[in-house]
Amino acid sequence: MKKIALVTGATSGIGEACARRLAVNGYNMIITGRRAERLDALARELSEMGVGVITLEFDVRDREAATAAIQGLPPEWQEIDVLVNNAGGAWGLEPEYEGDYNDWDTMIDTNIKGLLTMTRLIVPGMVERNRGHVVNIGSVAGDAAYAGGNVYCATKSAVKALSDGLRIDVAHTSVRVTNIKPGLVETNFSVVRFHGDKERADNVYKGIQPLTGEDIAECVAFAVNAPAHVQVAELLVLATHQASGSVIHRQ
Ligand code: NDP
Ligand code: 8X3
Repeated sequence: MKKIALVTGATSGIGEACARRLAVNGYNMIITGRRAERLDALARELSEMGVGVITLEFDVRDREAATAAIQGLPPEWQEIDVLVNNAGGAWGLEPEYEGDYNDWDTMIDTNIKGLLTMTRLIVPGMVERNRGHVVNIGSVAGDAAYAGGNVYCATKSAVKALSDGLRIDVAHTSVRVTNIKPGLVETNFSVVRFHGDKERADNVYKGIQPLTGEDIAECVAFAVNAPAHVQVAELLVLATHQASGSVIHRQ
């Protein structure tokens, strides 16, 4: 039986690229997200490569739905080897004192609580089997705040703390925990952040060659493929002309 990887938020961007990359790597894939038609399209593509695929359509903020989806997996799909906690995003770029309550709740519920729910559902099995790998998609935004980043940056700082905390809590096992911290990656991220304003989103990537979802998927594969005694704890991955969350050289 091939190993099994589960990627949350596999309908777009980094998650979609991770699903393809891990499939090529030889994993059977569980792909999750809210947009069923995009999950189905990716599932067809992966199946044509000879990969076993299960799609799970649920919102990571809905704990009951997440629990039902994971507990309802067929027995031969229960032993998940790799969990990529990727689902998430940024909503808004307003100063903290003018932020939108709904945007705040969406970020906190998705990026922190959704990640925690998936970890809580899947890691006990890894601990019991004494094998597994959790890859959390954090961000350079978690290292330091930038203008308007406030709550998003806080959620990605939380991803760092939760990754470090989990690594401590599983140190007595062979389970590994990796926090990947990308900088600018051109995906649907900025379209979501600006509530569908494509022109404003495009401006984020003007004058700089950003990373791609595939670049980040390659980093995930590097961590996952490292020898069993090697734990890639963190990877900060930036575009060449980006130096930090707020220092970006544009041509
Ligand atoms: P995209 O908007 O392209 O993809 C986001 C993915 O998350 C989608 O598949 C979406 O699926 C899923 N998602 C969002 N909310 C939920 C939810 N409530 N329940 C289930 N799935 C959800 O953005 P990226 O690929 O760029 O973002 C992926 C991760 O990478 C995020 O955690 C983001 O913070 C992080 N990141 C992104 C960077 C960037 O510059 N792009 C840099 C650093 C980190 P669906 O809508 O179908 O539910
Ligand atoms: C996404 C990268 O710099 O836009 O986490 O916050 S950034």
